[in-house]
Amino acid sequence: MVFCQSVAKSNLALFVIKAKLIMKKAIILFLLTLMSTAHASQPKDWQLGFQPAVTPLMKDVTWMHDYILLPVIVGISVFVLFLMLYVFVKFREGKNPTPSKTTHNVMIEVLWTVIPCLILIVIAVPSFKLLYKEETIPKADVTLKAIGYQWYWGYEYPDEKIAFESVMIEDKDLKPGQPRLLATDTKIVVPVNKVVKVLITSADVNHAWAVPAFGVKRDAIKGRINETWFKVEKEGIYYGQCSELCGIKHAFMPIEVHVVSEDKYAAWLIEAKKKFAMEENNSSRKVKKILNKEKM
Ligand SMILES: [Cu+2]
Repeated sequence: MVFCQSVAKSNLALFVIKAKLIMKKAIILFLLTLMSTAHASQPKDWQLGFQPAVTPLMKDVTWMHDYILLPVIVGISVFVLFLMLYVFVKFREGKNPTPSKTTHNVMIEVLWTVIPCLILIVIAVPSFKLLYKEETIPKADVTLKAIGYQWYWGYEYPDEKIAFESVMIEDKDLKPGQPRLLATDTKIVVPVNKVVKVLITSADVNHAWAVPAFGVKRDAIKGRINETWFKVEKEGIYYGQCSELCGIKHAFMPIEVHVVSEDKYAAWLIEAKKKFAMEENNSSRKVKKILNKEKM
């Protein structure tokens, strides 16, 4: 008997030590996650929350999420959990052998209709403001057209007469520093602190052009041009992906945007106009040519 008790005690002690270790690991992991997301421009392992916002739009989206939606979600969850625990304890069979047959209570019914309405109004006001801001495109400094293809993106700068295609780099061809499934062979280049208007369409099925750090996500639909905009406030490389299930290689049509200074952008434009001129023999559009040939 004494032996059994001592075995049980040592098992318990072992369990407590293991639990403490797991807790420590979880806390360290959580802190590392917070640190690693601090300057990310792409998704990170074990990431929580959004990528850091680099446009006014995404800053508003992040604010809406952090200060409106999250408190509402946490509040409702805690309240419902508390109510359930209260009911479990107070009205359990032992404590409450003859249950009440009440089926209506006007006060409670008014409250559970009015309070959710008020919560929805609180959410709706900043939500509509945000939608309005997203839909109102300021005067554009640069216009970019994104065309979804199965399975890569084509880009045009209509004002500059530039067109190129942007295809994912396969695992075997990745260079150090290039993220898997996100890096592309030809990159979009845009100037920092300038309004970029994006025209989005598709040449085949529905795709969606999305860059999380910009707060931008729009469907690409054949025969229709959708619009959105962004103004990036920080130079860097930002990644996005097609965000509409478009077929077997949906996960392999990433978006890579290089946001550079105005001087660098001007230098890139000079190069790009030679390399990616719209009408000439444009070597970057080989995928489209091959596909077109296959169709013929
Ligand atoms: Cu797609």
